[in-house]
Amino acid sequence: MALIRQRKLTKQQIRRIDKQQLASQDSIDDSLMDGVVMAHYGKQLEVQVTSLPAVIPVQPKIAPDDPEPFWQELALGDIWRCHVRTNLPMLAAGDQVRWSADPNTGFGRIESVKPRTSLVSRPDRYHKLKPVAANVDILAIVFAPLPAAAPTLIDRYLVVCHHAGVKPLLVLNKADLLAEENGVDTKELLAQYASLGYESVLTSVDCPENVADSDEQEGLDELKRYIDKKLVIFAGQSGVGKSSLINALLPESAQSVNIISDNSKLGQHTTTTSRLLPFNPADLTQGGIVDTPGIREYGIWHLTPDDIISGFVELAPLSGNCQFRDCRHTHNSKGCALWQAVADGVVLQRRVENLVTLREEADTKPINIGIISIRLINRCLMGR
Ligand SMILES: Nc1nc2c(ncn2[C@@H]2O[C@H](COP(=O)(O)OP(=O)(O)OP(=O)(O)O)[C@@H](O)[C@H]2O)c(=O)[nH]1
Ligand SMILES: [Mg+2]
Ligand SMILES: [Zn+2]
Repeated sequence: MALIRQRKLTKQQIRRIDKQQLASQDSIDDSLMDGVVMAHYGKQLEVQVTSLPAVIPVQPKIAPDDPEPFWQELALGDIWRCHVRTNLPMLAAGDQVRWSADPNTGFGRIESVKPRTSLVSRPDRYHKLKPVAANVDILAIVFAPLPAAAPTLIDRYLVVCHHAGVKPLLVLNKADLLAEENGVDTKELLAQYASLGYESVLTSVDCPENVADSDEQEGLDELKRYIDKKLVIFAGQSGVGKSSLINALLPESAQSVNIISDNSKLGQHTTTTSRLLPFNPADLTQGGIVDTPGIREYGIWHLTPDDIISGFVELAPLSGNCQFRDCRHTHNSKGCALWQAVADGVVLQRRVENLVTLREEADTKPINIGIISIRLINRCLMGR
C-alpha cells in the first residue's frame, strides 16, 4: 500500500484559510437578498425580489463601440427565474428565501429557505409527497351545490388543515344554485360544519363574463374580509368555481376558467401549476392567493392515526373514552365511545365513518419503487 504523506498545516496557514473563507462568505452574504417563491416550474422557480442586497451589482462600463452585453437590473418587486442550491428541501409557492442574482445571465440562485409557519403538501400520482404551498394562513375549502358537495372530501381537507397548521374556511360557492332541488342538502351540510365551529362564507360569482358586474357577485366582500392580509389557498373539487372566485377577487390576474364546462356546469382541470397571486403585487405582506391545480384525490397516507383524528375536532376528545386504547372505531369495535356518541345522537354517523375510512386509507401506505407501489404488487400477487 502506498504511503500517503499527510500535509500538516501550520497555525498561520490555518488562520489564513479561515480568513479567506470568511471573506468569501461575506461577499456571498453581501449579494444575498430576501425573496418569495411565486411559482414552481420543475427545476426552476420564480422569485419576487422583496429586499435588495447590501451590495447592488453595477453594470460594468463598456467601450463605446462594443456591443452592449446582456444585463438585468435588480429592482424591488421584480420576478426572477431562479435555480435552487442542491441541498435545500423542495420549495413551494409562498416560501421565503435568501437568494442571489446574476445580472449577467438574468438568473438567480436560492441559497436558503426561512422557517415555514405552515406547509401544505400532497402526494403526486406516484405517491411522492410534494409541497404545494408554504406559509399559508387559510385554506379555503370550496364546494358547491353542483358538482354536488362531497362531505368526505371536506373532512379530508379539514384533516389536512389541522395537520398543516392552516386555518380552514368553508366557502359554499354557486350559492345562486342553492334554490335548485339539492341546495337544501348543501345548506344543511354547511350548518353541520358551522356547529362544529368552522367558519363559512356563501359566495356566488356566476359566469366569468359577470366578474366585472358586482351585482352578479354575492358574498365576495365578506370573503375578502376573511382573507385580507392573509395567504390563502383554494382547494376543492374540479368545477366548483375556484378559478372563478380567484378571478373575482383578483380580476387582473385573469386565471384560466374552464368555459368548456359551461354547459354541464361540472368543469374539468384547467389550472396546471401552483402560483402565488398577490393582492398587491408591490407589497407581498398584503397577502395573496396560491392558485393550485384542481385536486381530485388528496392522499393522506403520510398521516398517522393521531394526525387524522385530530382533524375531527368533535371526535378527538371522545376517542380517549373508548374501552380499548388501540380502538379502530369501526362500527363493530367493542366499547367504542365514538359509536356510543352516534347512538346518543351527539355526533354525526358520517363523520365517524369518514374517520374510519381515512384511517384505513392511511394504513395502506404505499412504498414507492419508481412508479410501482407495493400496494399494486400485492394486488397483482393476490390476482386482483
Ligand atoms: N352558477 C354558477 N356558476 C359558477 C359560479 N362560479 C363558477 N361557476 C361556473 O363553474 C364552472 C367551473 O368554474 P371554474 O372556476 O373553472 O372551476 P375550478 O374549481 O377552478 O375548476 P378546476 O380548475 O377544474 O379545478 C365555470 O363554468 C364557471 O362559470 C357561481 O357562483 N355560480
Ligand atoms: Mg381552476
Ligand atoms: Zn373507538
